[in-house]
Amino acid sequence: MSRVEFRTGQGGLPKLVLQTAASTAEIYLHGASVTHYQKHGEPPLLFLSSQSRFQSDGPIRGGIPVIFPWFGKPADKPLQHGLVRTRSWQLAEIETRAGDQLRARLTLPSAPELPAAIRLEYTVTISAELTVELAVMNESQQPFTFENCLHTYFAVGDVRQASVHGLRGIDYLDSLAARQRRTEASDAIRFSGEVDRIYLNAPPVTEIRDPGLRRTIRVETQNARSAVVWNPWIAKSKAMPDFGDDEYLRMVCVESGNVAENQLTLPAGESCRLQVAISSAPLA
Ligand code: TA6
Repeated sequence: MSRVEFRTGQGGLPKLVLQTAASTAEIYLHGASVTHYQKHGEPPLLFLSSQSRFQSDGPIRGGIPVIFPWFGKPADKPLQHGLVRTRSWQLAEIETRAGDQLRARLTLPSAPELPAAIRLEYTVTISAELTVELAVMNESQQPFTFENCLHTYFAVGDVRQASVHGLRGIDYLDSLAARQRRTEASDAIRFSGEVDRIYLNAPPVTEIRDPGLRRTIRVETQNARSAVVWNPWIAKSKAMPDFGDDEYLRMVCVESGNVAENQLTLPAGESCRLQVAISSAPLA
């Protein structure tokens, strides 16, 4: 039942279309961007902006941008959110696995602007769940310090009714207030304005409760100490040319990785795997 097709996607960019008995997904080689994941009989789990550009010199707006080797826009760095979400990845392997799982493994060709002797692999596994994993291999002779983040845009019915759960008591850096450190007081993070927070030493599981689409989305991570929660709200939505003015209503980012003081230092010869498993269930 599972099958994979290579197709020409938006902007003429190549994409993989994966089908299993339970779900479908789309992966653009540009940025190894998972732009679509949908369980049969349910609305898509990932949000993709109708205004997204599909050009080789910029990121796709939505899905799961792969952020590496830095998050945000450090003063000494040329781009926001690292180097790899706008690079062309290669399909290395397609594997059908027990339980009607389908796995695509992508690799990033080395390039002068990428860190030397650091190898990346990205695997996308679909079934009734979506699991993505970014592996970093340090094949150099010295430690390598970096940030990583899988910047997932989730589709919700109406963000004004949605809430993010599991972060009560966790410290966060408020990106809207010069990364001032605060502590989350609520178990239900709600949205009535822009929210942009980097939660530090976060637990492995968070949930998005979405009465609009009557579902709960579960985000379960391995080797992710940071969780980033973002909704651009009205002004920032209008300021983003690749994002519809009212699209903030239908998305929330819950991103998983190792950011800011959670950055990683990988000893020479070692590797690390950031994994995010995404599932959904009817809202209890
Ligand atoms: O998700 C957190 C964040 O850093 C926000 O501050 C916002 O900039 C968002 O990422 C999107 O960044 P991008 O470079 O994709 O427009």
